[in-house]
Amino acid sequence: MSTVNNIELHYDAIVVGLGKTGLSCFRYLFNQGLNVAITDSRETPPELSKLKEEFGSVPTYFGQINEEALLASDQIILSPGVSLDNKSIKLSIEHNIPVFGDIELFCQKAQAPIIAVSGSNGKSTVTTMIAEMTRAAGLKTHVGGNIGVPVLDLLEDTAPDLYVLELSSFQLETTFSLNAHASVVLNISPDHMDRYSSFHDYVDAKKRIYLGQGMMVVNKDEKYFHSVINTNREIIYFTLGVPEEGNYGLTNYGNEVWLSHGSEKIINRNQLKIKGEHNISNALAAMALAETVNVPRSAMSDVLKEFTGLEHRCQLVGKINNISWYNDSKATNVEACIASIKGLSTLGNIILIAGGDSKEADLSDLHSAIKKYVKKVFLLGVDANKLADVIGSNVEKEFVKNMDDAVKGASKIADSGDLVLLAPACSSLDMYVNYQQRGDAFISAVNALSNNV
Ligand code: UMA
Ligand code: ADP
Repeated sequence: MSTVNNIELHYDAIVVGLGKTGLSCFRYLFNQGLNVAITDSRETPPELSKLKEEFGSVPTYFGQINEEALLASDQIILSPGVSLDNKSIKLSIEHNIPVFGDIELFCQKAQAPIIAVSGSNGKSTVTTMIAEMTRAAGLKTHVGGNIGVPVLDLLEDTAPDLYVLELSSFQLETTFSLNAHASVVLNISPDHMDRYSSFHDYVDAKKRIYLGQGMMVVNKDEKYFHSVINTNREIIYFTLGVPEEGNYGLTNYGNEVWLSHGSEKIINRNQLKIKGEHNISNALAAMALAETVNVPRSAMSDVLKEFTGLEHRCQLVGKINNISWYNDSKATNVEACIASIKGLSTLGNIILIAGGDSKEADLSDLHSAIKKYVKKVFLLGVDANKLADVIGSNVEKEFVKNMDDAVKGASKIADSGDLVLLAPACSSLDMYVNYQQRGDAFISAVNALSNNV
């Protein structure tokens, strides 16, 4: 019990954050008949109008995360965008108020097996590949999590055959009862360093995907997760090297390279439509996870032969005067940008558009990939200068105010056969609502060019 303006308060639950997750949590708890409040540090949180429309007048505390309301609640449901290190949340934990997230609520209720996907990069791609494979095999599959659909919205009276969930480190921090049928951390590289006190803390959050007793799918090429391997559990490895029997990897047959299960060929690398080594790793991980629910290998290869990738991920926007324009707005960290540059470098010289909010990352690893493959960089956003510093003097660069100027500038210097790549290595939030809006700005600017040709 706590008081606000001398009024005694008590809530069965309080939701922190009124974004997509907060709205979905509020709905879920409200529909269970609980007395629920909601608080957000923003004066006008993004889903406010939907909350009002759906629930009318309910207890809300906006403009700051309201400590009194938190302390008056039996449980706190935290949105992924709010850190457990927030001082009011820490205080609530000291008062023994349980704090968890929507994934935890979901895990307590879900009636079908879960395949759980995490990693610094490739999560949405792999989540989608798996769902396409399981659907092709006839399994009713629901997809959600960090990919954009809050998980509680997936719960229905009749459970599907399978849930495939993309889980971020933020979501995993507040999840305790996950016991996925199969889980993976695809890869790990520094990201969200504005939220974690060390890379080690970020890795620890990711490891939580392997909670429980389910099958572990492990990237053999990634050393950070070997310490979590539990030999009492079933493990499937994937690697860009030659796989051992029972695992997934690449095998040479004459001049051909095949994605294979042990020595069994599944699909020739040249039959994949998606570009880049990183996407081969993604395809191998997806097959390993699909195997855990008995998807036939023929269904896996049928899906991979058709899979062209998701919007805003190495997406070919168009070819104008033999110059190709690629939108990888979702490359929001250093490793994703490097993967994208390397993956597309076989197709032509690259002109790069990069910059945004670097989330306090160390950008130095970009230096060698840019030096090797990029002929000029157009820089925008709040951390443009930081990027310019790591690129150094050997590569030509130009600062621009906005996406239109970047695209126009690139079109002036591009030669036939070149490709122009938006792969920012940074989050979009300094200039755009999200990465989709940034990608759309790029696409519009490119379309405007083609209209003028
Ligand atoms: N925020 C405040 N005050 C608050 C609450 C949030 O300023 O009181 C800010 C956060 O700091 C953040 C933003 O609001 O910048 C959004 O946070 P949120 O928790 O309200 O986000 P949701 O709308 O609920 O969306 C979340 C995920 N967002 C984050 O983790 C930041 C979405 O992932 C996810 O699709 C959605 O839940 C459904 O599960 C987006 C994301 O950027 C795509 N994820 C990060 C990433 O992929 O790198 C982890
Ligand atoms: P996430 O959901 O983890 O952000 P996405 O599947 O949306 O990952 O891909 C985002 C971007 O990350 C891609 O466009 C590409 O630049 C990069 N990427 C994808 N898969 C990988 C991988 N396995 N390793 C490194 N980078 C990757």
